[in-house]
Amino acid sequence: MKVIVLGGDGFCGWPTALHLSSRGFDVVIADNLSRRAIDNELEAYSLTPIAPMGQRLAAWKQQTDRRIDFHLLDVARDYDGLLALIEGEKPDAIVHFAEQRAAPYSMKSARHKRYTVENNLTATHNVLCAIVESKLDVHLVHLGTMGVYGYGTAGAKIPEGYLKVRVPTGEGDFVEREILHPTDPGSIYHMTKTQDQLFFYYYNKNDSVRVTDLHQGVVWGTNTPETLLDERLINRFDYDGDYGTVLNRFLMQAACNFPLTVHGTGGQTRAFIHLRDTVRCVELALSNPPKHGERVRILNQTTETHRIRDLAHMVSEMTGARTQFLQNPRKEAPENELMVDNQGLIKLGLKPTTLRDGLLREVHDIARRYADRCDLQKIVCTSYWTEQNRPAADAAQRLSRAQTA
Ligand code: NAD
Ligand code: USQ
Repeated sequence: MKVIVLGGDGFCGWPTALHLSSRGFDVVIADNLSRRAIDNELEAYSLTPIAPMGQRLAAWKQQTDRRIDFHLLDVARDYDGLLALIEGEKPDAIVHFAEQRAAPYSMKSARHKRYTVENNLTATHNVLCAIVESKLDVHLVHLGTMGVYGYGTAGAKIPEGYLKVRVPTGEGDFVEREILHPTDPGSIYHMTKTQDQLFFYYYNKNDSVRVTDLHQGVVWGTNTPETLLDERLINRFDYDGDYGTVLNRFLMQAACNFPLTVHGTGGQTRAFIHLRDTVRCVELALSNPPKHGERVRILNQTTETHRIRDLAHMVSEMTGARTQFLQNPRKEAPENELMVDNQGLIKLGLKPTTLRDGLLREVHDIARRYADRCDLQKIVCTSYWTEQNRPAADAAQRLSRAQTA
């Protein structure tokens, strides 16, 4: 099967491209390297030293004798280039990771909000539009987020994308409907993912495009068997206040003797998945495409849920790190419950990797190995959701300066 991986230079895209290639897929990567440019903008770099794309691909060829082609392409801005790529490669499937994915970065300023909306929505629309214009039968697999459902305390298990509802007819009885689960985005980034869903719905209804939308939880971990083959294949490890995700951040903070940065009470409950399962889930989605005429398939790509303060406690127990409870720079519910139906991918064959000591330690050890590359000033989150949250970000920054002085 030939697959184009859009966003194949990123944290999830790179190990997925390698995994698919190792499993016999014919892989082509397209990426505009915007994530590397954002590293330069933020002056915060991956904790692990990531090699340039040319070196990455040469190392893969050397190690496995498998070839991955790379196209430097902006999916949002170069529609003609994207169409030419699809028409030239004639892929069976496209995996779409190519969006700005950090919630704090999307809230930094008006410019960052506008960039995230323009980049993500145009990228997704361009992909769908180009698939239709190419007249090829391409299965689109998109990386969405659990955050589209929101984190209010719903008191019910979150289904896989669709919700059965009973609508009053106005004549005393009800009709049954199945609708897209209502959305409740918690950031501009998450909002773009909720809008992506409508593009998928429309192009599936109007043009019968086959789409799988993977609603992924927070990813943790950094290695897959393929990225471990060669130092030049190393995956990125984001730890900064914008791009670092919570569990990897705690493990890295413990490695750098920085007190764990719990936002608010840490009562937020989130869904998690290890990177090794991310790459397997994408393979399972590709190998089990929706049938022609089937509605958009939505799968919750997550293996477990955890409360943030429990994660901090777990990391603290393992490493002896201290925890600090910071005022929250985000506007989010301080406490929430979360129950998720994740049976779709399990039925397709996923064997969940759960949070166990060995894997936590592996991430911690990698962070220790590269701890001298960490800029302690970049750890706390300085992006805030509203003016009311600004003092929280300022206070965290003052505390961080004092701690790192
Ligand atoms: P990432 O930022 O590391 O990777 C995204 C890649 O897409 C980057 O290499 C970037 O250069 C590229 N890109 C962005 N805009 C592009 C454009 N217009 N044209 C071409 N390339 C472009 O992010 P990631 O962590 O790998 O996430 C990938 C996808 O998975 C995102 O869509 C994200 O929403 C989703 N996701 C990630 C997580 C997570 O915890 N990392 C969790 C759930 C969902
Ligand atoms: N948090 C802390 N301390 C930190 C960092 C985060 O307490 O140092 C808290 C946040 O306030 C939030 C939770 O941890 O309540 C999760 O934050 P995160 O930064 O790990 O994850 P999030 O912003 O939700 O975004 C990440 C990815 C995004 C993906 C999303 C999946 O960056 O691409 O879509 O996880 S989900 O959370 O299910 O929406």
